[in-house]
Amino acid sequence: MTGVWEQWDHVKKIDPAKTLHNRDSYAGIASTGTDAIILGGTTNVTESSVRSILDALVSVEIPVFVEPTYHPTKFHHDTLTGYLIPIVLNAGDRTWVTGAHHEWVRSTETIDWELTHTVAYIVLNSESSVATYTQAGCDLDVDDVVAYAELAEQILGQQIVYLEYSGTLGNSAIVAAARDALSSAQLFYGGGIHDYESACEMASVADTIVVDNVLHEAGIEAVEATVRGATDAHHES
Ligand code: 1GP
Repeated sequence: MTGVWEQWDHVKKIDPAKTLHNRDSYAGIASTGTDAIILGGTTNVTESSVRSILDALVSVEIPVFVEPTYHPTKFHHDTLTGYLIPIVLNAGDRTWVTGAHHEWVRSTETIDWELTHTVAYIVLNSESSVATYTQAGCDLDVDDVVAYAELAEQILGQQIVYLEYSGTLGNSAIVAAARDALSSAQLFYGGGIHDYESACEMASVADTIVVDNVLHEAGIEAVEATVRGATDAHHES
């Protein structure tokens, strides 16, 4: 299954700590045309909230990954395609570089490495809860970001590099420069995508765009618009 994300234009991240909009259902998210679902959030995510969303997604046909930011115990679930383990390259707290990972490997008897992949995050919005939580150093210029992207791929062997602007639309020139620095790793972009135009703008400079808040704030139709934006941007390029 290595590299399944290479086919992804658009990903819906679901934060189990947030509620859905109006009458939206979790299963309805899969019919927006998004290519994959990632369950993950920064704080207040519990294994039981993840499990109940996996139950609700049991009939969906797109891949469903869990990004375990809660104490990552290992569990099986029919809906689960695999794990995406975050590594925050610019974290000030080394828990998010190797600390939590060390504890997980140490405390878990057998890890299914076939299903376990890593994501190299570069956190860029200093106002976001992920920046606070990981004590990320977000004061980075384009050369800093490019260097992080390159070291992620060439030194750490990462296959996914994720520019995380969570909550705000990022700088598309920085995103483009990071993607240009990668040779085969996939560049994910997330943050502030809320409509067709913002999706188009970021999808034209990233390999994969990730949307989260738009679902909780505006609902499934708004997510559909972001899928169209991603699709159109990739068809045009
Ligand atoms: C969060 O990058 C994602 O991890 C998406 O951010 O909530 O701003 O869409 P938004």
